[in-house]
Amino acid sequence: MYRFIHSSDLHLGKRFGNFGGDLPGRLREARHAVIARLAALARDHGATAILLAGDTFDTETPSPEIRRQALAEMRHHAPLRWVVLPGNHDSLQAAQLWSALCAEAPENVVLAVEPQPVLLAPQAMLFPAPCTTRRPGRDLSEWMDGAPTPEGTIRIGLAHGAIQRFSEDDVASDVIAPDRARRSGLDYLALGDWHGAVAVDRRTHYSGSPEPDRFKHDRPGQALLVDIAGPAAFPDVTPLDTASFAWRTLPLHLLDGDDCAAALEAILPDSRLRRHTLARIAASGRCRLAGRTALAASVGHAMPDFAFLELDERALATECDSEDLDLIDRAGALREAADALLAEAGEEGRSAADQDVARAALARLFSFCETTAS
Ligand SMILES: [Mn+2]
Repeated sequence: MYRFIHSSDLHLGKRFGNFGGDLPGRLREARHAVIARLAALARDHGATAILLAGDTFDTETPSPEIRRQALAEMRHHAPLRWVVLPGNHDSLQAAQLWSALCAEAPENVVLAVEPQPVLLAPQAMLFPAPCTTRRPGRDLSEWMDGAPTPEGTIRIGLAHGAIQRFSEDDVASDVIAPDRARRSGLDYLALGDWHGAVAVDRRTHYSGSPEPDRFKHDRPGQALLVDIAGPAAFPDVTPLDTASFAWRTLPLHLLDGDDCAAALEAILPDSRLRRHTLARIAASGRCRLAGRTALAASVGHAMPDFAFLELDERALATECDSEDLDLIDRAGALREAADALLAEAGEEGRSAADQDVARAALARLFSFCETTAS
Protein backbone atom coordinates (compact mmCIF):
# COMPACT_ATOMS: atom_id res chain seq x y z
CA MET A 1 0.00 0.00 0.00
CA TYR A 2 1.19 3.53 -0.74
CA ARG A 3 -0.36 6.80 0.41
CA PHE A 4 0.63 10.31 -0.63
CA ILE A 5 -0.66 13.83 -1.15
CA HIS A 6 -0.96 15.17 -4.68
CA SER A 7 -0.86 18.93 -5.13
CA SER A 8 0.31 21.40 -7.78
CA ASP A 9 0.39 25.02 -8.85
CA LEU A 10 1.40 26.63 -5.58
CA HIS A 11 2.70 29.58 -7.62
CA LEU A 12 4.84 30.79 -4.75
CA GLY A 13 5.75 34.45 -5.11
CA LYS A 14 2.80 35.35 -7.33
CA ARG A 15 2.50 39.14 -7.24
CA PHE A 16 -1.25 39.75 -7.63
CA GLY A 17 -0.45 43.21 -8.98
CA ASN A 18 -4.05 43.79 -10.06
CA PHE A 19 -5.14 44.22 -6.43
CA GLY A 20 -4.52 47.20 -4.20
CA GLY A 21 -3.62 47.79 -0.56
CA ASP A 22 -2.11 44.95 1.42
CA LEU A 23 -4.11 42.24 -0.35
CA PRO A 24 -1.30 41.18 -2.73
CA GLY A 25 0.97 40.59 0.27
CA ARG A 26 -1.72 38.63 2.11
CA LEU A 27 -2.37 36.43 -0.93
CA ARG A 28 1.35 35.83 -1.40
CA GLU A 29 1.75 34.91 2.25
CA ALA A 30 -1.18 32.47 2.01
CA ARG A 31 0.58 30.66 -0.82
CA HIS A 32 3.64 30.17 1.34
CA ALA A 33 1.52 29.08 4.32
CA VAL A 34 -0.06 26.31 2.24
CA ILE A 35 3.24 24.40 2.44
CA ALA A 36 2.74 23.89 6.18
CA ARG A 37 -0.91 23.05 5.65
CA LEU A 38 -0.07 20.34 3.12
CA ALA A 39 2.47 18.91 5.54
CA ALA A 40 -0.05 18.88 8.40
CA LEU A 41 -2.60 17.07 6.22
CA ALA A 42 0.00 14.52 5.17
CA ARG A 43 0.84 13.81 8.81
CA ASP A 44 -2.83 13.68 9.86
CA HIS A 45 -3.61 11.14 7.15
CA GLY A 46 -0.49 9.05 7.39
CA ALA A 47 0.96 10.06 4.01
CA THR A 48 4.73 10.04 3.71
CA ALA A 49 5.21 12.13 0.57
CA ILE A 50 3.80 15.21 -1.10
CA LEU A 51 4.02 15.28 -4.88
CA LEU A 52 3.97 18.79 -6.37
CA ALA A 53 3.04 18.50 -10.04
CA GLY A 54 4.65 21.69 -11.32
CA ASP A 55 4.38 25.48 -10.98
CA THR A 56 5.58 25.44 -7.40
CA PHE A 57 7.10 28.82 -8.26
CA ASP A 58 5.17 31.46 -10.15
CA THR A 59 8.09 32.63 -12.24
CA GLU A 60 11.40 31.44 -13.57
CA THR A 61 13.12 33.98 -11.35
CA PRO A 62 11.54 33.92 -7.90
CA SER A 63 13.36 36.06 -5.35
CA PRO A 64 15.91 34.28 -3.14
CA GLU A 65 13.51 34.87 -0.22
CA ILE A 66 10.67 33.01 -1.90
CA ARG A 67 12.94 30.12 -2.84
CA ARG A 68 14.87 29.79 0.42
CA GLN A 69 11.87 30.21 2.71
CA ALA A 70 9.93 27.57 0.78
CA LEU A 71 12.81 25.10 1.12
CA ALA A 72 13.23 25.93 4.82
CA GLU A 73 9.55 25.20 5.42
CA MET A 74 9.76 21.91 3.52
CA ARG A 75 12.87 20.91 5.45
CA HIS A 76 11.08 21.61 8.73
CA HIS A 77 8.57 18.85 7.95
CA ALA A 78 11.11 16.04 7.47
CA PRO A 79 10.89 13.07 7.32
CA LEU A 80 7.97 13.97 5.04
CA ARG A 81 9.26 13.92 1.49
CA TRP A 82 8.51 16.58 -1.08
CA VAL A 83 8.82 15.90 -4.77
CA VAL A 84 9.05 19.11 -6.80
CA LEU A 85 8.42 18.88 -10.55
CA PRO A 86 9.30 21.72 -12.96
CA GLY A 87 6.06 23.04 -14.52
CA ASN A 88 5.56 25.55 -17.30
CA HIS A 89 5.97 28.63 -15.09
CA ASP A 90 9.11 27.18 -13.49
CA SER A 91 10.40 25.00 -16.30
CA LEU A 92 13.92 23.65 -16.62
CA GLN A 93 14.66 26.58 -18.90
CA ALA A 94 14.99 28.53 -15.65
CA ALA A 95 18.49 27.12 -15.31
CA GLN A 96 19.50 29.49 -12.52
CA LEU A 97 16.46 28.63 -10.44
CA TRP A 98 17.02 24.89 -10.70
CA SER A 99 20.74 25.06 -10.08
CA ALA A 100 20.07 27.18 -6.98
CA LEU A 101 17.42 24.70 -5.83
CA CYS A 102 19.76 21.77 -6.45
CA ALA A 103 22.44 23.46 -4.36
CA GLU A 104 20.06 24.34 -1.51
CA ALA A 105 17.49 21.53 -1.39
CA PRO A 106 17.44 19.68 1.92
CA GLU A 107 17.51 15.89 2.00
CA ASN A 108 13.73 15.48 2.18
CA VAL A 109 13.16 17.53 -1.00
CA VAL A 110 13.47 15.60 -4.25
CA LEU A 111 13.81 17.73 -7.36
CA ALA A 112 12.27 15.73 -10.19
CA VAL A 113 14.37 17.34 -12.92
CA GLU A 114 15.09 14.21 -14.98
CA PRO A 115 12.68 11.93 -16.80
CA GLN A 116 13.96 9.02 -14.77
CA PRO A 117 12.31 6.73 -12.24
CA VAL A 118 12.45 7.86 -8.61
CA LEU A 119 11.99 5.25 -5.91
CA LEU A 120 9.39 6.67 -3.51
CA ALA A 121 9.06 3.61 -1.30
CA PRO A 122 10.28 0.01 -1.55
CA GLN A 123 7.36 -0.83 -3.82
CA ALA A 124 6.37 2.50 -5.30
CA MET A 125 8.09 4.03 -8.33
CA LEU A 126 7.59 7.56 -9.59
CA PHE A 127 7.91 8.58 -13.24
CA PRO A 128 8.33 12.35 -13.50
CA ALA A 129 7.95 14.33 -16.72
CA PRO A 130 9.61 17.69 -15.94
CA CYS A 131 8.74 20.56 -18.29
CA THR A 132 11.83 21.32 -20.33
CA THR A 133 10.50 24.68 -21.48
CA ARG A 134 7.42 26.83 -20.95
CA ARG A 135 5.79 25.28 -24.02
CA PRO A 136 7.42 21.93 -24.68
CA GLY A 137 5.04 21.27 -27.59
CA ARG A 138 5.34 17.51 -27.24
CA ASP A 139 4.15 14.88 -24.82
CA LEU A 140 6.87 14.63 -22.18
CA SER A 141 5.05 11.78 -20.45
CA GLU A 142 5.59 9.43 -23.40
CA TRP A 143 8.72 7.88 -21.90
CA MET A 144 6.64 6.34 -19.11
CA ASP A 145 5.24 3.78 -21.60
CA GLY A 146 8.54 2.01 -21.94
CA ALA A 147 9.79 2.29 -18.36
CA PRO A 148 9.81 -1.12 -16.72
CA THR A 149 9.34 -1.83 -13.03
CA PRO A 150 9.77 -5.05 -11.08
CA GLU A 151 6.69 -7.16 -10.55
CA GLY A 152 4.51 -5.90 -7.71
CA THR A 153 5.58 -2.23 -7.98
CA ILE A 154 3.07 0.63 -7.76
CA ARG A 155 3.61 2.94 -10.76
CA ILE A 156 2.94 6.66 -10.34
CA GLY A 157 3.32 9.29 -13.06
CA LEU A 158 3.91 13.00 -12.39
CA ALA A 159 3.41 15.55 -15.16
CA HIS A 160 2.37 19.11 -15.86
CA GLY A 161 0.42 20.53 -18.77
CA ALA A 162 -2.67 20.36 -20.89
CA ILE A 163 -4.54 17.31 -22.02
CA GLN A 164 -7.11 17.66 -24.75
CA ARG A 165 -9.32 20.62 -23.99
CA PHE A 166 -7.89 21.35 -20.56
CA SER A 167 -5.33 24.09 -20.32
CA GLU A 168 -5.03 26.76 -17.66
CA ASP A 169 -3.60 29.28 -20.11
CA ASP A 170 -6.23 28.71 -22.81
CA VAL A 171 -3.74 27.40 -25.31
CA ALA A 172 -5.00 23.84 -25.52
CA SER A 173 -2.37 22.07 -27.52
CA ASP A 174 -3.28 18.47 -26.80
CA VAL A 175 0.00 17.78 -25.11
CA ILE A 176 -0.34 15.00 -22.54
CA ALA A 177 -2.13 11.91 -23.82
CA PRO A 178 -5.33 11.73 -21.78
CA ASP A 179 -4.98 7.95 -21.58
CA ARG A 180 -1.33 8.02 -20.54
CA ALA A 181 -2.11 6.10 -17.33
CA ARG A 182 -3.59 3.23 -19.31
CA ARG A 183 -0.84 3.26 -21.95
CA SER A 184 1.95 3.30 -19.38
CA GLY A 185 0.31 0.94 -16.94
CA LEU A 186 0.30 3.65 -14.27
CA ASP A 187 -1.67 3.13 -11.10
CA TYR A 188 -2.00 6.90 -10.80
CA LEU A 189 -1.07 9.92 -12.90
CA ALA A 190 -0.68 13.12 -10.87
CA LEU A 191 -1.17 16.17 -13.08
CA GLY A 192 -0.66 19.88 -12.60
CA ASP A 193 -1.50 22.99 -14.66
CA TRP A 194 -5.27 23.22 -14.28
CA HIS A 195 -5.96 25.22 -11.12
CA GLY A 196 -9.21 23.47 -10.21
CA ALA A 197 -9.36 19.77 -9.33
CA VAL A 198 -10.45 17.58 -12.24
CA ALA A 199 -10.71 13.81 -12.40
CA VAL A 200 -9.79 12.87 -15.97
CA ASP A 201 -10.42 9.21 -15.22
CA ARG A 202 -10.14 7.03 -12.14
CA ARG A 203 -6.34 6.98 -12.36
CA THR A 204 -5.67 10.46 -13.77
CA HIS A 205 -6.26 13.59 -11.74
CA TYR A 206 -5.50 17.27 -11.72
CA SER A 207 -5.23 18.25 -8.06
CA GLY A 208 -5.87 21.94 -8.71
CA SER A 209 -4.09 24.65 -6.78
CA PRO A 210 -4.22 24.26 -3.00
CA GLU A 211 -4.71 28.04 -2.67
CA PRO A 212 -6.88 29.45 -5.49
CA ASP A 213 -5.50 32.42 -7.40
CA ARG A 214 -8.39 33.41 -9.66
CA PHE A 215 -12.15 33.45 -9.99
CA LYS A 216 -12.20 31.08 -12.95
CA HIS A 217 -12.67 27.79 -11.12
CA ASP A 218 -15.01 28.93 -8.39
CA ARG A 219 -14.24 26.11 -6.01
CA PRO A 220 -12.30 25.79 -2.78
CA GLY A 221 -8.58 25.08 -2.88
CA GLN A 222 -7.88 21.41 -2.37
CA ALA A 223 -5.20 18.79 -2.45
CA LEU A 224 -5.76 15.10 -3.10
CA LEU A 225 -5.02 12.31 -0.67
CA VAL A 226 -4.21 9.27 -2.78
CA ASP A 227 -4.28 5.78 -1.43
CA ILE A 228 -3.13 2.90 -3.60
CA ALA A 229 -3.75 -0.52 -2.11
CA GLY A 230 -1.44 -2.30 -4.53
CA PRO A 231 -0.43 -2.62 -8.17
CA ALA A 232 -3.43 -2.48 -10.55
CA ALA A 233 -5.85 -1.53 -7.75
CA PHE A 234 -7.85 1.60 -8.44
CA PRO A 235 -6.57 4.48 -6.31
CA ASP A 236 -8.71 5.90 -3.55
CA VAL A 237 -8.71 9.67 -4.05
CA THR A 238 -9.97 12.00 -1.33
CA PRO A 239 -10.04 15.79 -1.71
CA LEU A 240 -8.81 17.71 1.33
CA ASP A 241 -9.46 21.40 1.92
CA THR A 242 -6.26 23.43 1.95
CA ALA A 243 -7.04 27.06 1.15
CA SER A 244 -7.19 30.03 3.44
CA PHE A 245 -8.74 32.37 0.86
CA ALA A 246 -11.96 31.69 -1.05
CA TRP A 247 -12.47 33.17 -4.52
CA ARG A 248 -16.15 33.17 -5.31
CA THR A 249 -18.38 34.35 -8.09
CA LEU A 250 -21.80 34.97 -6.54
CA PRO A 251 -24.69 35.06 -9.01
CA LEU A 252 -27.35 37.64 -8.15
CA HIS A 253 -30.39 37.43 -10.37
CA LEU A 254 -32.79 40.32 -9.94
CA LEU A 255 -36.31 40.85 -11.10
CA ASP A 256 -38.06 44.16 -11.36
CA GLY A 257 -39.43 44.97 -7.93
CA ASP A 258 -36.87 42.96 -5.94
CA ASP A 259 -35.30 44.53 -2.90
CA CYS A 260 -31.76 44.67 -4.28
CA ALA A 261 -30.07 45.27 -0.93
CA ALA A 262 -31.84 42.33 0.71
CA ALA A 263 -31.14 40.09 -2.28
CA LEU A 264 -27.45 40.97 -2.02
CA GLU A 265 -27.26 40.34 1.72
CA ALA A 266 -28.84 36.91 1.20
CA ILE A 267 -26.02 35.70 -1.05
CA LEU A 268 -23.06 37.16 0.85
CA PRO A 269 -21.06 34.74 3.02
CA ASP A 270 -21.09 34.77 6.79
CA SER A 271 -19.47 37.96 8.02
CA ARG A 272 -16.52 36.24 9.70
CA LEU A 273 -15.56 34.53 6.44
CA ARG A 274 -15.49 37.75 4.48
CA ARG A 275 -12.02 38.80 5.54
CA HIS A 276 -10.70 35.79 3.63
CA THR A 277 -13.07 36.00 0.70
CA LEU A 278 -12.58 37.56 -2.70
CA ALA A 279 -16.02 37.86 -4.21
CA ARG A 280 -17.41 38.98 -7.50
CA ILE A 281 -21.13 39.68 -7.55
CA ALA A 282 -22.39 38.68 -10.99
CA ALA A 283 -25.64 40.61 -11.23
CA SER A 284 -28.13 39.72 -13.94
CA GLY A 285 -31.77 40.22 -14.73
CA ARG A 286 -33.39 43.62 -14.50
CA CYS A 287 -33.97 46.30 -11.93
CA ARG A 288 -35.06 49.90 -11.81
CA LEU A 289 -32.71 52.85 -11.51
CA ALA A 290 -33.36 53.22 -7.79
CA GLY A 291 -32.64 49.51 -7.27
CA ARG A 292 -29.44 49.82 -9.19
CA THR A 293 -28.13 52.65 -7.05
CA ALA A 294 -29.30 50.83 -3.91
CA LEU A 295 -27.37 47.75 -5.03
CA ALA A 296 -24.22 49.73 -5.73
CA ALA A 297 -24.54 51.42 -2.32
CA SER A 298 -25.00 48.05 -0.56
CA VAL A 299 -21.96 46.61 -2.29
CA GLY A 300 -19.98 49.68 -1.27
CA HIS A 301 -21.20 49.27 2.29
CA ALA A 302 -20.17 45.59 2.47
CA MET A 303 -16.81 46.14 0.80
CA PRO A 304 -14.70 46.76 3.93
CA ASP A 305 -15.78 43.36 5.30
CA PHE A 306 -14.09 41.59 2.41
CA ALA A 307 -10.59 40.91 1.23
CA PHE A 308 -12.01 42.01 -2.11
CA LEU A 309 -15.51 42.65 -3.39
CA GLU A 310 -16.63 43.84 -6.78
CA LEU A 311 -19.90 44.20 -8.61
CA ASP A 312 -20.16 43.01 -12.18
CA GLU A 313 -23.39 44.46 -13.49
CA ARG A 314 -22.82 43.97 -17.19
CA ALA A 315 -25.67 41.49 -17.40
CA LEU A 316 -28.06 43.63 -15.37
CA ALA A 317 -30.55 45.55 -17.47
CA THR A 318 -32.05 48.77 -16.20
CA GLU A 319 -35.80 49.15 -16.28
CA CYS A 320 -36.55 52.77 -16.68
CA ASP A 321 -39.59 54.80 -17.60
CA SER A 322 -40.52 58.44 -17.42
CA GLU A 323 -41.56 58.03 -13.78
CA ASP A 324 -37.99 57.09 -12.90
CA LEU A 325 -36.69 60.01 -14.86
CA ASP A 326 -39.12 62.29 -13.02
CA LEU A 327 -37.09 61.53 -9.92
CA ILE A 328 -34.15 63.16 -11.65
CA ASP A 329 -36.11 66.15 -12.84
CA ARG A 330 -39.34 66.88 -14.66
CA ALA A 331 -37.71 69.22 -17.14
CA GLY A 332 -34.56 71.17 -17.78
CA ALA A 333 -31.00 70.27 -18.65
CA LEU A 334 -30.66 67.26 -16.32
CA ARG A 335 -33.89 65.74 -17.60
CA GLU A 336 -32.78 66.29 -21.20
CA ALA A 337 -29.51 64.55 -20.46
CA ALA A 338 -31.37 61.69 -18.77
CA ASP A 339 -33.74 61.30 -21.72
CA ALA A 340 -30.82 61.22 -24.13
CA LEU A 341 -28.95 58.62 -22.07
CA LEU A 342 -32.03 56.43 -21.76
CA ALA A 343 -32.50 56.55 -25.51
CA GLU A 344 -28.85 55.66 -26.11
CA ALA A 345 -28.95 52.82 -23.61
CA GLY A 346 -31.68 51.11 -25.58
CA GLU A 347 -30.77 52.19 -29.08
CA GLU A 348 -30.52 49.40 -31.58
CA GLY A 349 -27.43 49.51 -33.71
CA ARG A 350 -25.34 50.91 -30.87
CA SER A 351 -22.54 48.70 -29.62
CA ALA A 352 -23.09 46.89 -26.32
CA ALA A 353 -20.15 48.83 -24.88
CA ASP A 354 -21.75 52.17 -25.83
CA GLN A 355 -25.06 51.08 -24.36
CA ASP A 356 -23.26 50.12 -21.14
CA VAL A 357 -21.65 53.53 -20.95
CA ALA A 358 -25.01 55.25 -21.40
CA ARG A 359 -26.62 53.02 -18.77
CA ALA A 360 -23.81 53.61 -16.30
CA ALA A 361 -24.00 57.36 -16.91
CA LEU A 362 -27.73 57.33 -16.35
CA ALA A 363 -27.33 55.39 -13.10
CA ARG A 364 -24.70 57.89 -12.00
CA LEU A 365 -26.86 60.83 -12.83
CA PHE A 366 -29.70 59.21 -10.92
CA SER A 367 -27.66 58.53 -7.81
CA PHE A 368 -26.21 62.04 -7.98
CA CYS A 369 -29.69 63.56 -8.06
CA GLU A 370 -30.81 61.22 -5.30
CA THR A 371 -27.95 62.29 -3.01
CA THR A 372 -28.39 65.99 -3.65
CA ALA A 373 -32.15 65.67 -3.09
CA SER A 374 -31.85 63.95 0.26
MN1 LIG B 1 -0.13 26.86 -12.97
